[in-house]
Amino acid sequence: MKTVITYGVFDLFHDGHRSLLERARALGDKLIVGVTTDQYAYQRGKMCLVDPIEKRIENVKKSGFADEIIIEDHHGQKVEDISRYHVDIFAIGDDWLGKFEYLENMCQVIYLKRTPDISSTLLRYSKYPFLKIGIIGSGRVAGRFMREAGYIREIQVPCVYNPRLDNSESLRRFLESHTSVMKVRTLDKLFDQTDAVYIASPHETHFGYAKEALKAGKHVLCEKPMAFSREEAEELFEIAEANDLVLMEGIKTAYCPGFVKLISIAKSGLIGEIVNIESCFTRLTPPGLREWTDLRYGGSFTELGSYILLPIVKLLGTEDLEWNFRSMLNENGLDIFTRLEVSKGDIIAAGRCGIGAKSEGQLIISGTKGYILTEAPWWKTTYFEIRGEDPNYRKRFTADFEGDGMRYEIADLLYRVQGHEGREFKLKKEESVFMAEVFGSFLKGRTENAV
Ligand code: C2G
Repeated sequence: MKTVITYGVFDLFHDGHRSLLERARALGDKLIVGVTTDQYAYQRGKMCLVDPIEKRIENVKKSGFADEIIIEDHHGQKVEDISRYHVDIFAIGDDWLGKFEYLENMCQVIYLKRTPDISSTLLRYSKYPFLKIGIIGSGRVAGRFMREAGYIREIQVPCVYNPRLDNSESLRRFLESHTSVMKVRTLDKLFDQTDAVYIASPHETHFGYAKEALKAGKHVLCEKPMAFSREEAEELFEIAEANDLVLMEGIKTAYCPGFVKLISIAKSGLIGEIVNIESCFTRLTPPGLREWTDLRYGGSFTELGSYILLPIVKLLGTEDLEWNFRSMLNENGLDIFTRLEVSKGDIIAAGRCGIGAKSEGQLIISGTKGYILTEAPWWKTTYFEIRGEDPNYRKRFTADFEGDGMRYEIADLLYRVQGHEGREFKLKKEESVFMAEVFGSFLKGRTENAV
């Protein structure tokens, strides 16, 4: 009895997959097929799968070639499976040629010829055309967006808009580094060439640009803070909903796998009832940058407040909250450091942020049975621990955070624009609306709240 094993994602199941499975089955008496989980596919850079795992398994089953189907969810699993299932032959398409030499001392490794001219990627392209995203603003974060968008093949960035077209140093630098992107003279030109916009302009312009883009029928991914009042944020979501458009606020932590896991675990009861949340994000910012020169919208909280607020709203919700600020201001009235306190009934939370002060960038979520510690930089969540009374008790969790982490929000934008559901929970409308309200109250009271 010869056992053969093969693995795949099998998204948008096609003839190439069918033929591979048929030939793999013919190599022995029993074929085991490992179907890759979304999470593991994600880790391997496949961030834009269309079919959920149930459907991918169903399709493999329907092919009639699999005697057994297993789930593949981690690196190194092939080694375990080969021993566990007494596998004689590992078969895989020859696009993987040479990649599985490390299995050769355990079983025979056979690379099967890949069927030409068909792939899940091509099918995705024909089913869903490329998403063309125009960028508004050409500063630091726009460059980061370009690098991260490069990891998602289904996205193109044809153009960039900066109103200071001919005398913007940042635009000149952006175009020099991203030669495939054209500058456009007007927003209308940008809208003509795109399906969606990424708004990376100065804070106070976010709302205006987002509104114009939505009115022009474009999906919007808007840098944080998206708006400075509840009314503004609500208005944007109303326009988006009325026109069936996606509107997302770009707080990258919200979309990254580690943070999503952290929030689920905090809510799961493992640390008991939540009693306190402490988040901190400081980044010493050199003088001369917008954070210091924009006297109305600069400072620490407008720059970093979205991050420190995020775990608080994810865990406390957005209803029945009370909050206040204490800030240390510089001679221009900008906060070099701000402490935000939020309470809901008897649960208290605090967030600290600073562009002119340095502290430990930790997130601590305390509960009645234990606490979660996420060490700096917690906003790039890759590792966290549950700890308790016993100093030797440590439960460890890890997750991926690739590159600069923006690729996760870009992948989610694409996913939602394509009409799939199930990722909206990562940053909900009411959470963005609530944060806009907090930003509004901060700006109104910045001077009065100074220490
Ligand atoms: N395949 C093929 N011909 C094609 C397309 C795919 O023979 N035109 C093969 C692949 O070579 C692979 C299998 O079909 O053996 C599944 O392909 P994918 O769904 O693209 O999965 P892949 O990323 O190759 O996953 O851990 C290893 C993976 O799980 C393999």
